[in-house]
Amino acid sequence: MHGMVTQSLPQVGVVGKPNVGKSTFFAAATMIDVKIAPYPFTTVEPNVGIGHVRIKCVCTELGVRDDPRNSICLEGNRLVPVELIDVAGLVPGAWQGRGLGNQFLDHLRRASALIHVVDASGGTDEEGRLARPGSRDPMLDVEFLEGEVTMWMIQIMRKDWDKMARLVDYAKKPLVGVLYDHLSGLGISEAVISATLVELGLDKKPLHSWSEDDLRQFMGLLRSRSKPMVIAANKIDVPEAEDNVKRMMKELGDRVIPTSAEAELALRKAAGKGLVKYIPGDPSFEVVARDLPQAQRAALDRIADLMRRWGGTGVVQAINKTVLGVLGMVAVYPVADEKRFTDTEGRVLPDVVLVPGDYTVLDLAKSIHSDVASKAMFAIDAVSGRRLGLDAKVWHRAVIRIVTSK
Ligand SMILES: Nc1nc2c(ncn2[C@@H]2O[C@H](COP(=O)(O)OP(=O)(O)OP(=O)(O)O)[C@@H](O)[C@H]2O)c(=O)[nH]1
Ligand SMILES: [Mg+2]
Repeated sequence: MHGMVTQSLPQVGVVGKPNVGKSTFFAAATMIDVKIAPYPFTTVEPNVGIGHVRIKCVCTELGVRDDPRNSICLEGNRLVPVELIDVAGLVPGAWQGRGLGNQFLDHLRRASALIHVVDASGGTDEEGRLARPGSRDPMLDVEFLEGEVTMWMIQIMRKDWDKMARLVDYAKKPLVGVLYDHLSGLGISEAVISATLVELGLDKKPLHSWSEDDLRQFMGLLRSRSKPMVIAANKIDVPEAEDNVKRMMKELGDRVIPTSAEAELALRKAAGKGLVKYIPGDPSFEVVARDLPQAQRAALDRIADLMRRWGGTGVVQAINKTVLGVLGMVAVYPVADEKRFTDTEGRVLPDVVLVPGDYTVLDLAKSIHSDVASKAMFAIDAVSGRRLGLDAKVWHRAVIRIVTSK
């Protein structure tokens, strides 16, 4: 089969008002050294890097020692790459040009989901300036941000609105197709556009008679479907966060993940220096260094305490929730030899790819290489040895050989 898997990675945008910890979250997840500071608009140009979803690797069950290439295996945990994009903070009215405006949201056009970092300690005002912890209701930030992102999308829709209306209403072009072309940069499928139009009864309504409300409803729904959001309720290390987080989880459900980006960043740095043993996403860590300075020991004790209370720092959990939960993606191991689980070069379980949960074997083949797809005949489930048709669904942690004609 193919050599290197050259799949494009799922893209996740990190958004929120200024000064909530977006860049800290990004730095912790990617270990890229970016500017972090306690004031708004620290980030101006977007930061792009690789973070990871964490899954239980199949290597343990298969009893093999793996040799990862596109991912990392740590004691039976596979860290699978995703692309993270950390952007500037959004302030109320950004869509009208306030703050840094919302031009930078254009960097999120291709993102398939967003992680909304919220200051759950309520220690920053609506523009991200430091305030007394507990003074700002983070629920307001959730509402505001979803509104701003919707307004950004509405603006994209408004551009050339008259031209679109003429195409649909007079040139009789199909509405779905015209909208799809216009919104093509936002990664929204025709099926989603069509379903949303029908659901709101807008599929038959001439574009020139759409009201402001029609547009807002349509884009609001389209936004929640094309850019679904997980909420990272950040700064849980601050005592004032606790009640807020509980309230958010109650009102917004399981898409709220409590996080301390700062604790995760500190732990990853400490692990990098060999001071602690910590695998990203673990519920706890172990201090391995002896004779730590008192201040450092105390800082680690505080992190340990926090993790006991919340079950971890939440950073990896937020990425997992976004990619595996909300987007419903599954991780698949493509191999060339189904007996030894290797690629053509003999590497054991070299790659793991993230694909949509409804992918078939043929979709998987296409996502790996068009060459593979055109020659694909059937596949083999390497774990059971079972033969799979091209239209069989793939599943989470499947190890699959795609058999191609010569
Ligand atoms: N207590 C606490 N502080 C945090 C946490 N995460 C980030 N911070 C602090 O919050 C401040 C802002 O962090 P940044 O990561 O720069 O925030 P940002 O959202 O990227 O800010 P802008 O780029 O200005 O929009 C810094 O002082 C961080 O150290 C956290 O989990 N807990
Ligand atoms: Mg930043």
